[in-house]
Amino acid sequence: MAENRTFTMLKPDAVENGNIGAILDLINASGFRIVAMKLTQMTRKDAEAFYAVHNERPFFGELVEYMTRGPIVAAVLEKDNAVEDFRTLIGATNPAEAAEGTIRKKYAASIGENAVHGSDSDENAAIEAAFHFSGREMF
Ligand code: FUP
Repeated sequence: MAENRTFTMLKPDAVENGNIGAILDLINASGFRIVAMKLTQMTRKDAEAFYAVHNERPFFGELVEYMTRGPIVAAVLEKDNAVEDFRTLIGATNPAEAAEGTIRKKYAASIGENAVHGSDSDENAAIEAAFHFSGREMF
């Protein structure tokens, strides 16, 4: 995948709270182009695999429960410096520490339910995009 792309999920709380449109507006207004997108629901197996890096952490069980409890919006976004700029747009993992104007500051309730995911490296962006989309689904 091109290095100017990142992967995001609008997580189950964002979908439940009716925030898909508002978050996509912020993403568009910040200069990202949507190159793939779908409403989908992760299975337990999907979430355990996606978050395997955290499988020894105390919050892993709750994270899997949360990420599988309802639909998510998965998307691939394109922009110069996409990974870093999207991490800036979403804000800190803990919304209490997120900067004003960031997506997590506006729409996340807690560190455990933080509304949105953003890849943390170009390498992980490619792996995460391929987890959810085939090459034919990315434009
Ligand atoms: P981020 O890269 O900002 O999404 O954060 P991490 O990869 O560190 O964490 C992934 C997810 O694990 C978070 F979105 C929520 C969950 N998590 C917790 O529930 N508690 C923590 O202390 C850290 C992460």
